[in-house]
Amino acid sequence: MDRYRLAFGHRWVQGAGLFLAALPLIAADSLWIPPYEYPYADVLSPAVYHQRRQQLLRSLGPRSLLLVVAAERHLRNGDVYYPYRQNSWLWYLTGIPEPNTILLLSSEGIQVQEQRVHALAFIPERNPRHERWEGARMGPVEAERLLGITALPRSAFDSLLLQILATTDTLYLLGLPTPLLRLPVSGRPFSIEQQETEWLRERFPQLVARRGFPPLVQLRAQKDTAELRLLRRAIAITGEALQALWHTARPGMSERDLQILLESELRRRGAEDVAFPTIVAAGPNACILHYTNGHRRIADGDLVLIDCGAQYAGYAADITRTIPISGYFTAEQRTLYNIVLEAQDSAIAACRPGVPFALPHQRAVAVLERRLRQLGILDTGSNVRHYFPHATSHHLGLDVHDVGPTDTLRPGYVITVEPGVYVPPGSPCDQRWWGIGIRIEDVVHITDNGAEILSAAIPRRPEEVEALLHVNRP
Ligand SMILES: [Mn+2]
Repeated sequence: MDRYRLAFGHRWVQGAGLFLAALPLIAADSLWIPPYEYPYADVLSPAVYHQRRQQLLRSLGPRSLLLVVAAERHLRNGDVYYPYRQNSWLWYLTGIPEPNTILLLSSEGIQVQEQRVHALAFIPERNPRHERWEGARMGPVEAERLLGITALPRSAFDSLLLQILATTDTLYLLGLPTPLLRLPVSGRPFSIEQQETEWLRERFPQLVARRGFPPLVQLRAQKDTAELRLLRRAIAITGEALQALWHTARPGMSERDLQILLESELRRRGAEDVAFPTIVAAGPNACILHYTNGHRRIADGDLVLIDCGAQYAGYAADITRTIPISGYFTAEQRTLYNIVLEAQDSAIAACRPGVPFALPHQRAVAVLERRLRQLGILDTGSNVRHYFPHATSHHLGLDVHDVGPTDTLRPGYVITVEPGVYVPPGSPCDQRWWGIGIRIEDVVHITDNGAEILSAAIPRRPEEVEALLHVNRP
């Protein structure tokens, strides 16, 4: 954050002298609009977005309207915002990265000048004064040019919507902010959705408003060619970064050191961000499933669990590897590592179209249950969920836990397969297993007749992992 801005941006009273001194400068520059560049290195062709919208329009009944609201900007503190990320619904259907945007998909079409359009975006117009502070933004003109969607200024939305709703029977709402807030003083619940539907009911009694649109969930679950390309890239970047990390990771480094190294490798390779907060958990911390504290100094003999993913053109990778920092697994670590690997192999072998979504998980649990029992870690009184408390698979796409049906696996689905074994200290088993936490996570694409491991290039067999850890060691 620059002090210049603080001086006469928001706190301009304090900086009034500087503000007045700068007036001629502002006046002279007020005509300059910085050139717009799309913020992501990979721009999909307008035809891809067009096809997705067309496919969705086919599922929209007569006199129906789908309204998608952009993600909110979130205040971090003071006048500083968190980095903005578009919500995945709007991103999927338009590629527009701007807040305060609204998309309408209409079964009947909307009259815009001489043409009738079925997809219409509303985007705030460009503003040279704001763009001096915040950088160039996409306006309606840029959206039409780069993304091929008919776009109007956001200011045209309110009156146009009232006209359209008068002839609409069903309205599907997507992307509304936080569904339920609890007001901090009174403790009363406050629902944005409820406020909106009440407003609609008063004005448009004929209208049925629904939250969500299931055909879009199905569509997002079945990845198209463009998405598969971006997912492959996100996964390749993540794999390269992980291997670079293995070449440098040493005992004595902190978990945070490893996280920073990994994330810089991700970004150097083209990731615009991490897809979720990176997990680097050493020793017993690996038994905490979403550990992000980062303070532990990694001791000789620790296993380090790294669960990470690049975000590339909006798409998430999600890969977990568990490595022995000293370069070799101990006997106990290797034993548990191999049963997690066996569980993963068995789960991956179950991935094919037409089987229940839960089948890979059931296969993983069966292996872990059998092996943990053989090792005496699991006895008759304990449950495998104590050592494996999470699910094996989730959809992966624009969201790291992507939307998608969880009844049956279908061609085009991209899911994770991530069994684990975690033995928190104090568990009801021999102490030699205590503090070991292992997860191995790969990404599987369900094809027409089987499955393809999208992350197959990232080594996971114990001897491959050990070999990579020794690349730069004497
Ligand atoms: Mn995952």
